[in-house]
Amino acid sequence: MIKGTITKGIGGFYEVKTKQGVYSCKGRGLFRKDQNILFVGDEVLIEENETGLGVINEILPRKNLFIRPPVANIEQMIVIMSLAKPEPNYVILDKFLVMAEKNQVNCVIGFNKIDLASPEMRTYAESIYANIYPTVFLNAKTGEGLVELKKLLIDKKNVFAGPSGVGKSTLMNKIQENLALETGKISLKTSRGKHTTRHVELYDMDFGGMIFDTPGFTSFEVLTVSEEELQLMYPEFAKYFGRCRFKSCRHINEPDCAIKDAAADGRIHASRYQSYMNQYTEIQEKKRY
Ligand SMILES: Nc1nc2c(ncn2[C@@H]2O[C@H](COP(=O)(O)OP(=O)(O)OP(=O)(O)O)[C@@H](O)[C@H]2O)c(=O)[nH]1
Ligand SMILES: [Mg+2]
Ligand SMILES: [Zn+2]
Repeated sequence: MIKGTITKGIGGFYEVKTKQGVYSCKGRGLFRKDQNILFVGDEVLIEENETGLGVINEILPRKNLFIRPPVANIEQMIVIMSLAKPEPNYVILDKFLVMAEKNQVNCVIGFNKIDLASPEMRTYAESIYANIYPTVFLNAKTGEGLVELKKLLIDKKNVFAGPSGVGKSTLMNKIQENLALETGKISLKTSRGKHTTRHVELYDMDFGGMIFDTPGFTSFEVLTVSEEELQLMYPEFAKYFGRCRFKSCRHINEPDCAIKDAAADGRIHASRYQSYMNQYTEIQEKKRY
């Protein structure tokens, strides 16, 4: 048996990269029954059959698994938002970050299309995130900010995630010159992307490490964290833990809450606290049904 990594999966066929080269593979009958069982990023054991086609026999234990985007075994998530066309969606951004935290994956935030945004928009985005996560400002067309981004990617398995049209594939083409990924136009009417990238694919980088390109999307899976653990997914809350009046404080409407106080005077950014409250309510509502 040969060990490899799934780098692509389309229509029941999988590309598996091994030390001996790339194999085109089918899943064993068992996997084929459920399309979703094999994920790009999975480490697998394959066997070559008489015709030269590989058969995936076994999935090795996963370090983590994301349903949206559908990837396994990632080390770092690069959440890309554009500052304009389309406008940044901080609610979706915070959902990505919560899911990454939940899976104990490093986060980097990339704000792209700085050429289309006002300095105020940039300053605002910076004021929310720069103290919490590595935050880079990018122009995929000119390459501005890319040196800084590349440094953060070296030797890791990185997934690029974010809504359609924010420039994920364009950025990846700049990072790894020979990729030639297809990139799309932005709808003039809605300023949204047109879902150009259709599948997840994993690519090697010349300077070490790998990058996954993923299709953009607008909706988001429901959060799979509990009411109790949600607060742990906001790293900037941590230094206030233990300072609320109630030990079981959820920082929503309890009196003498250190998190609420911090949000009130800007030590925690209002946008982040708002996201926390929204997500908390969503989790509660989900529980009710
Ligand atoms: N002005 C400007 N346009 C950009 C920039 N980055 C990307 N674009 C344009 O934005 C459009 C969408 O880029 P894509 O790379 O296809 O976006 P994507 O995030 O991969 O989108 P999906 O594959 O649909 O998820 C293309 O027309 C790009 O040329 C940028 O920094 N500035
Ligand atoms: Mg794309
Ligand atoms: Zn509290």
